[in-house]
This record gives sequence, structure tokens and C-alpha cells, in this order.
Amino acid sequence: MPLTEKIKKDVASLREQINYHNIQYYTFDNPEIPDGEYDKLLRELQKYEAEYPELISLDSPTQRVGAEPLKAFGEITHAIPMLSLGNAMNEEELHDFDRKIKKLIDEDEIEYAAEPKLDGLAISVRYENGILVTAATRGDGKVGENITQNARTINTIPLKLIGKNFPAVLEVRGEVFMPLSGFHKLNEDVLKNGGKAFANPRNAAAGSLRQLDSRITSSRPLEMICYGVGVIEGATLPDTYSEMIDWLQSFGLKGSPERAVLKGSEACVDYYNKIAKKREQLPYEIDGIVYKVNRFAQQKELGFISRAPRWAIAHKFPAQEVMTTLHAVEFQVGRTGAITPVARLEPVEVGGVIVSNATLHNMDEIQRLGVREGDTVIIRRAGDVIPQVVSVVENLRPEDSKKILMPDHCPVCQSDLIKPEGQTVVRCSGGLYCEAQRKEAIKHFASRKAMNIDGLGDKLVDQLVDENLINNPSDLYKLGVDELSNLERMGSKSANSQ
Ligand code: D41
Repeated sequence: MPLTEKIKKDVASLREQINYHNIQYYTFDNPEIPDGEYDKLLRELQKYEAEYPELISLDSPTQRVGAEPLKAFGEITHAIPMLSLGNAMNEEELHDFDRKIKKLIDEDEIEYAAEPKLDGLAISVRYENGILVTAATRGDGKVGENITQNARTINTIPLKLIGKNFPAVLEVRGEVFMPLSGFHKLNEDVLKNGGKAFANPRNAAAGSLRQLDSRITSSRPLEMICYGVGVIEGATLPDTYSEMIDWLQSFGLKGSPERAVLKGSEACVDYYNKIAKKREQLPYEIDGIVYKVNRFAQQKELGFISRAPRWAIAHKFPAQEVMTTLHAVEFQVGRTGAITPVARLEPVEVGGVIVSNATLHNMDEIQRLGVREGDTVIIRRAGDVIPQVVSVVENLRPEDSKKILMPDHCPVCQSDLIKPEGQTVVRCSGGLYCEAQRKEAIKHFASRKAMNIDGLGDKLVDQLVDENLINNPSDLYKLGVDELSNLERMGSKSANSQ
């Protein structure tokens, strides 16, 4: 069939519909039609494009699959430099920031736009007449790499803006990141194929965006959230940052779903604490909060120092991953006799608390990590999860590092250890003969979800067993006031073994 005006019109209409539904689905998490209906539209467009390849254009929603690999990335000069962000490491520094701003612009209270600081890579995307034409990494802020082909594969970056009121030229800036669910799945796939897992979502996002083969980028679950603009022609910006993000959203671009407008730095601290609490539930990694003076007129008055705006600051969360020394590995015996290697660490602050022990789970994990006593290790503590050893910094290994060996016998009762075929867990065969298993059994019996014995915490159980006053749960009922009052007071709170 010859290419008719009717077909051209159909194709344009299909593209417009698909583009619109893409944005509703990916950017606004609010699909208006069932997946099946969407697939129908996409298949219809694909059929037309297969029959009339001359109709294929770079902004067609079928073109997100990636293109032929590049030999190298070109360079793109940012007409307006991409700035960096200053940091506040604690509340005091945030209040200092607020105080300085109030003084500089002589106001009593400043309105701030706040949003989580995504842990990804900054990029700039340029639209001309609503069509994506180029995308560049931040680079050194002045010149970045041309990653246009890769950006085209990211679902939250529209190939074509929606609506009619977008500016003739629009450069948007934002963070490209990999949501946690996609990151975990990607690592599973990488490991299955014998590859090396990405250490964190940021590295995975960087590795995916820097692919010369955009077909690989296309298979990676990247997203972009916008937080700024560069060149704009043919429109005037709204008066505030928060309105600007709404404005960008009306073109199909994505702003942070968590963003808020706050008055004064006390409200900023409340917001910081609120998001910190929510941090583990968010579907992506964040490393702090960014606050920006909301009114552009005030931003202009404040200006820049070197390459960072005076009107914005990042309030960092305590690091969740830090480096420390692993001094020794000890083996703990659990309630069911399971032997767990525990790393004794040089104490460090991680995720806001001092940590001196981390679990190593089992011998397989020790082998997987390749860890030795004396190594420098990276440990991670996220939320209320027990600290984990993430990796070994191999080039910092001391000459006298020591291989970690499984003990021959139970470290507590010297009974034989057993490892059933096909299982990773090694167990003490001593049962309740083993003092460690005995103590853990009694602790379990007294715990909140079992007998809920008030005041009988871990330390007290240890003491009662050590002094031979009890040997099993039923002995608890034979204890009298005399035995208990003779004990040295140790406090009754159960002490966590961390
Ligand atoms: O979420 C982020 N990583 C983020 C980064 C954000 N929400 N806002 C940002 N705002 C800026 C300014 C104030 C300069 C427009 C930023 C960054 N910059 C930024 N990211 C990397 C360098 C600078």
C-alpha cells in the first residue's frame, strides 16, 4: 500500500497517544489504560513503522530500545554551567546557612523548597520544540559527555514533551538513578551470568549510563527526576522553584514525589527527620536532603560562591557505609547450635551509631568476601538491620593478615560440630549440654513473644547460668528471693549483642 496522508495522520496520532500514556505510566505512576490496550497501540505503531520505515523518527516511542554502539562519547558544552552543591553535615550548619541567607537578603523568614537528595548522576537534557535533541552528563560542570542515545532509553525522560505550552528551547537538569528493585534484579542477573555485582545503585546507574552501546542502557532500569533548568527560550519561568517543578511536570517531566515547601530552618529539620525515618521505605537510595531558597528573585540576589549557589545546600545523612579494620573473627553459638562468625571491628560510626561488631553469616560468606583477619573492610548499617561486611579493600591488606578458619569443635562446649550435606550452617552437636545453647534457650523462653518475663534480660540470664543458679527454663521457677538478692546488680534491660 502506498504511504497515504491518512497513514501519516494515524501514525502521528498513535505516537501522541503512546507518548501520553508513557508519561502517565512512568512519570506520574498513574496509568489511565490497561497494559493490554497500551500494547495494542504500540503494536499498531510498530506495524506501520515496519511497513513504512521512512516514517521512523527519533522521537517515536518505538525508539527507546537503543541504537548502534558508539566508538566514543562526544562532548557537549553546557551553555549555562551545571553548578555543584554545598554541604551541611549537621543541624548547626543548616541553621548557619539559614542565618546567613536571612542576613544577606534582610528577611525574617525564608521559604525553602526541600527534596530528598538522590544518589545518582546529574545530567542535562535539551528539548527543542518539545523534542529531545541532546543529553549530557554533568562532567566538570562546564563540559559533559554526549549521552543522548542512552538518555533516549530512559522511560521517565520523554522523547517528546506533552501539552502546548513548553518553551521553544528547554534544558532540564536532574538526577539519573537506579531504583532499588531494579538494582537488586540487575545484580541477580549479573551474578547468574558469572559477572561481578555492582557495589551500589549509584555505581550501577553510572555504569549503565556510560555504555557506548545504548542497547545495554535500554535494558537497565534507570529513571530521572528533575531539579533544575539551564537554557530556556520562548517562555518565562514561574516565580518559585516549587512552581517551576510543577511547570516541568505539566510537560511530562518528573519532579520528586517527596518535595515540600517549608518556612524557616526549623521546618527543614523536621522534614529531614521525617524523610530520615522514611528512608528505608523509599524505592531508591538517597544520601540527604537538598534545600533551596524557593523564590527565584531571592536566589538571584544571593548569587554564587565559586561554583555553588549560595541559595542551596545539601544536608547529608550519616554515611551508611564506612571503612574500618577487622581485628578478629569470633564464633558465636546460637539457640539452635548454629555457629555464626562475628567480625570484631575497630569501632566506627556508621548510620549514626558506633559499631564494633558485624555479622559474617557463615563460612561461605567469608569465602565469598575473601576476608582475612587484619583486613580493612567496608561495613554497612542501614535502618535497624544488623551491620554487615560489604567488601574487603584488598589493596590495604596488611602483610600479617590471617586466614579465617572454622573451629574444629564448639568454641563454648568443645562438642563436635556437624554440617549436614548441602547446608551452609555448621552446628554444635552439644544440645542443652552446651552452655551457649542453654543460655539462648532460656533467653528465648523469657523473651517478649514467649513468656514475656519482665526484667529477665540477656545479661541476667548469662549471670544466672554462669553462677549455676539455673540450667533450664523450669529452674527459673525455683529461684527464690535469696538467690536473686545475692546477685550483683547488673540492670535488667536486655542488652543487644551488637
Ligand atoms: O537529588 C539530587 N541529587 C539533587 C542534586 C537535587 N535534588 N537538587 C540539586 N540541585 C542542584 C542545584 C541547586 C545546583 C540546581 C542537585 C544538584 N544541584 C547537583 N547534583 C550534583 C551536582 C549538583
